[in-house]
Amino acid sequence: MGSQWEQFYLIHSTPPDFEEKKKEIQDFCQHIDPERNIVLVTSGGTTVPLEHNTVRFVDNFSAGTRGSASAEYFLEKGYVVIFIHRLKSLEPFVRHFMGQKFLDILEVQKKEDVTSIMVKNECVNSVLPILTRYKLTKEAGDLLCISFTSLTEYLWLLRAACECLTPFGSRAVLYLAAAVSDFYIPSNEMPIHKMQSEAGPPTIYLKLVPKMLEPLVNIWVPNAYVVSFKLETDDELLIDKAHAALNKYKHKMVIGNVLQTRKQRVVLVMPNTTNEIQLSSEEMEAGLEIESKIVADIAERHNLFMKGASYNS
Ligand code: 9Z3
Repeated sequence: MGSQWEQFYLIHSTPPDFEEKKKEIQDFCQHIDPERNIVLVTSGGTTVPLEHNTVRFVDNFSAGTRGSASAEYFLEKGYVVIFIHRLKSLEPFVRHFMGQKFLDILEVQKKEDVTSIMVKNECVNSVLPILTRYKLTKEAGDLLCISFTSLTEYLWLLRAACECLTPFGSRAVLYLAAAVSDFYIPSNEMPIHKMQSEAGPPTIYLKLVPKMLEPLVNIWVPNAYVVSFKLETDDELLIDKAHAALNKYKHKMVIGNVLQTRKQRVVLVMPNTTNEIQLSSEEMEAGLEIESKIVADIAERHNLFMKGASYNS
């Protein structure tokens, strides 16, 4: 029979471009010095299709801010970053220039017969540091971005990326910020074609998605520093649910956050301690991002964890 997570991978065959993406991750990891620290950041929400030829789907909320901002701060801390994100959600560096903002920083200059496009003078100071960090990261080959859309794509990529992280042992951090659906329609129970309204209002049965944290922590990357996120909309539930997840999966940290306040406050729940991280209104106004504090805390704890791991081995 196999466990529920194994069943999932049996029923849901690999998505169309999975092999190419897996190879990209493998090639990327093969070129990384095994002495470097590496983090897998997942980001953005998964979709759950309601039809095989998908017209409608259920989506999980996430803009990708947490993941993309955190990826930048991990790079600053010297980590190599694999960024697995929802297609068209925010990505590191480019997130600062989304939509019209990008066009607003440019101006057209005409000199004699030559037309050129320049960054406006008043924008240079804000663009330059981001562009410089982006170019350095690219030159060093420290960042790989891979996209997903559906829950199935996400779960196949998650397992493939974990397999590539195994050789890094305790040097690997998993930072699972993607908003992953708890419910789905198994592929073998989904209609092939678009549901028809003539048949009346549909009754949709969603099943529970197997919890992949279990094989991830115990089998895929047993030596890594695993951090998961718990999202609630009711503050009262947050800490208990974060503790429950930590007790169940026995990983290193659950970061609890409430949807409405996720940019100002998070609670880092660990087996023997908790740490609340908050931004003051002055810090918010100054443009400080809570992810800089979260990543600084994790990098420090990961460092201690690695020292412990090498001392014990
Ligand atoms: C989070 O809780 C993330 O912090 C957010 C970030 C999705 C709230 P944004 O992308 O938002 O900055 O707009 N991610 C995990 C959400 C999740 O799916 N957690 C599951 C749960 O809470 C299981 S791991 O049960």
